[in-house]
Amino acid sequence: MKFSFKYIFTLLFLLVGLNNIAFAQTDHHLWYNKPAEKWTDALPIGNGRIGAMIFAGVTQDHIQFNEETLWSGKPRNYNKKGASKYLAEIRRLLFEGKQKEAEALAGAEFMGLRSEAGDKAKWVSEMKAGKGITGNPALGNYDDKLWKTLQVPSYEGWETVGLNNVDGAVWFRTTFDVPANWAGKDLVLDLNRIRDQDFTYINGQLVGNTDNLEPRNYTIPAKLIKTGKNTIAIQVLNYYDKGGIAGYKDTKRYIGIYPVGSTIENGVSLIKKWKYKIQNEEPPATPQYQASYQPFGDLNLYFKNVKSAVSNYKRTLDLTTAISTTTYTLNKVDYKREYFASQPNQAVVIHLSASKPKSISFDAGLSSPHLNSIVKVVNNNTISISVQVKDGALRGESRLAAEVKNGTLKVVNQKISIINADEVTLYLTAGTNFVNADDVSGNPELFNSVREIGLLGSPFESIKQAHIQEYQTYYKTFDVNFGTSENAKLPTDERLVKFAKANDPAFMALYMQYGRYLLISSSRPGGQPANLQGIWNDLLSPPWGSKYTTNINLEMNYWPTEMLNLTALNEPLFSKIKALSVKGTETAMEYYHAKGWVLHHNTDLWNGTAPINASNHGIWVTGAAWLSQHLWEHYLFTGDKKFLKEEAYPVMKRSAQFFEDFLIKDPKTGWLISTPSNSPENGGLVAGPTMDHQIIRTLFNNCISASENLGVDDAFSKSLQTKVKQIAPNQIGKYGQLQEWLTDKDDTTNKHRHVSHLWGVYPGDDVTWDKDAKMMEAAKQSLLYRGDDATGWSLAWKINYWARFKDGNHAMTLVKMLLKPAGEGVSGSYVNLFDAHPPFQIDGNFGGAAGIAEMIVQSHQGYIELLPALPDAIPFGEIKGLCARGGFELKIKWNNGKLENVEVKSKVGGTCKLRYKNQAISIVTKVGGVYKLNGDLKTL
Ligand code: FUC
Repeated sequence: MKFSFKYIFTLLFLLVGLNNIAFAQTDHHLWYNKPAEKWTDALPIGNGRIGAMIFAGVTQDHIQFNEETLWSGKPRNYNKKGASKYLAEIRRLLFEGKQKEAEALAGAEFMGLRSEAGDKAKWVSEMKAGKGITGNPALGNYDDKLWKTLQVPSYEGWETVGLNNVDGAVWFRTTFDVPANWAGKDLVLDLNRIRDQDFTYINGQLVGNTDNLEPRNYTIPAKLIKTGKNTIAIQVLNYYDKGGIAGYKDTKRYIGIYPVGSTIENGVSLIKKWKYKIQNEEPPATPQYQASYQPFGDLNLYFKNVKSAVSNYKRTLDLTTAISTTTYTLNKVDYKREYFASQPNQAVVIHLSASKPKSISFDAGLSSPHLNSIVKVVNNNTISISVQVKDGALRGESRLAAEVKNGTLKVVNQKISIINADEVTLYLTAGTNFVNADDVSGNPELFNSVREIGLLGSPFESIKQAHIQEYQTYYKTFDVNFGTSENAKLPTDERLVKFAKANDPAFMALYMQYGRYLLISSSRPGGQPANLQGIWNDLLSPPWGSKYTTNINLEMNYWPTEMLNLTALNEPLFSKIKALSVKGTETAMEYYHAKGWVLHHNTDLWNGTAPINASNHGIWVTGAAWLSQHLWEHYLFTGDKKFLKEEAYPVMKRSAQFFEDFLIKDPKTGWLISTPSNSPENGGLVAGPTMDHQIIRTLFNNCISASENLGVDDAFSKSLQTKVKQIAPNQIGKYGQLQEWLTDKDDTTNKHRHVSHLWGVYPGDDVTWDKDAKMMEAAKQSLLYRGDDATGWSLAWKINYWARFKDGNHAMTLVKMLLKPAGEGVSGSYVNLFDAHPPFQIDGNFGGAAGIAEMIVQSHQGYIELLPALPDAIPFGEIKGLCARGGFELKIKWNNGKLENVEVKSKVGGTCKLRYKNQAISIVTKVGGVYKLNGDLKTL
């Protein structure tokens, strides 16, 4: 027999694995051997409030930063007065099967209020009159020599080709050659989509003007055209979000000019670089249903004397310390930059050092994408930037202060200039005037001054140690080891490329810890919850406003908190829920004439709770009920009765009270159903989506249990006990699927990203193997029909589903899909392992981390089940600090796919029921007791 190296390596790996996995997880680093080029290559740091993305360039370092309370908008009323007048009619239409009519009525009368519009007519006439631009760029002979160029078209917006964060009026110009045989023919100009309005000129003559409609298909009279060179000039007016000459989604179709009666294939293409000039960047305010999270600013470091080549370049993120480090060698000097976001000191701290004295020279400057921003000199070691959000109530100030060891420190041209220092420490603070959703009277300048006093003069080492210590109170509560792998030697981006085909379970362990890192960095007690992008955003018009979508995304952000031992990080979410329950009371009354509180499918910094966007998906009533489940789960995991009594139950109860009033008898079946609502973003406005019923049933059951636990509200509990039995049940449809709707109308070819009707499987427990195995099989069938491929968060949800179906290998297939390089239109993970919807959306990071945990331990059926969905890909492993319902913390080890031992720590006493395969035991535990069992669940 021939022993290949691969065989020997595998044997060694097995032996090492079998005998002993050294517990210390070796893999706590993301690292790269080149600087970030794109934002999603950069490494994120955050203290829950301030977030920063580190590009780590050698000649120029870029640190893009955010502060969690800088949003557009202002405190205002989001509820449309008297909406409830239309409720009965919308319901009647839905009961009669008239969905389109119901959606039209709801669209007209039932959506929330938008923010105020600016004076569009005035602005358009100013732009037409040429305000802000020299001469008339429509003319053929206009001198555009000094204009820059931009690629046209750009279907995803001019933001994607260089005009980032630009809204407003932009002129585009180019020329095209007309062949002699087109003479006398009228021509067609096909531009398809333009965002949003255009004034299009050929040789100085207006040939078309369209506002927000498609397609742009203009006929140009022959008399306007010359043989040879002609000029086309387009004034594009973009009011909000993506802008520019968009062309076709199918980028193989081109925009251009051709004779009437011919086709574009026989025409002249206009796909090329056009000249452009920004005329104005202050379009009138576009009414918005809800506000958007905003970028704050950019810190740029411009290094001097970087002439020779750099060697040994490396940038890393150490998850154990939450410190990012950039190191490289230049002119035989070893340079090091450390970056972290300190919670105790409320600042981003950057420390630069070198192996040789006097080696550090650079300028540091602040800038911002906000048009309304101004840099000031504060004193001889500090500069500041003030920003004012357009059309909104919020402003912010950020300060940059420096301290040097030796060398000189001055402020020159509004930049901090450092020459020949041995060491430098930079402190970046930031704050806004946001106090709470009704109060914007904060004083960021004062806040920053106070923070600076605490920073300047303190030794860097003690600031660093305080940061590490505070961070580790969260991070060190949990450890995971899936063994070591060869690929750990690779830079993270290369490792990601290889993951799908490699034997690299350690990368999954890293991904779990990265999820924990991201949550610690974006959701600290006292702050705002993690939004769609956590706290990291560089765009003025971020995707979906980078707000809080509550029909899956916000909840997914908080899936890891309990299991992955980060329960304290729920605080921002729980405070938000409390505030939403106040605003949601008005919405419940105004829209449904109901008690309690309601939250629809989105919210923002200002706690909007009314329906937004469009009636086919914006009217979804179970946001409050789903969020209430997080409060109940917190109680299940911690046994904290005080929390249940004072925080959770009052909010849960008021959510249940809403549904007591809202649920209505279905005339056909007699069941209590939820209407109007939708099965998130699939199938439009309906009566009775399955997801709603699962969520409401779960809420009622949780309220019943809570009232029993607390010995309160007997009558209310009795009323819920009666009602819960009347709620429409889960149903199995004709394809063996769990029905998504009341009627059996599921389309088995539908690959929609939302798989809402399986909510009862995860994160709920309305459908479990113990309760109803047949329903579980039907749910599995539904998921099989939906297929695997999906957006980032949907992949993450499916990991959890397959774990609950106890199919570890299928769950692993989804892990591999989530941990694959993201591309245009391809979900997965970016270079920095941020989840790609695409675009970046952080929920998948959290849902993925939770899903891997769900493969190892589950505790939603009244007992703790060990290794319920262990995939073949993780044969060896050890986890400590994994939490289970009942207030238990587990240390669990397995070898060769089999449980080796488990240690249970009881935090609140009570009976611990454990299951592993066919074995089951019950231990009566004491508070603080630790119970050790072997792989057969026998006490050790
Ligand atoms: C929901 C999803 C989208 C996206 C958005 C933020 O509307 O359907 O895919 O994740 O939230």
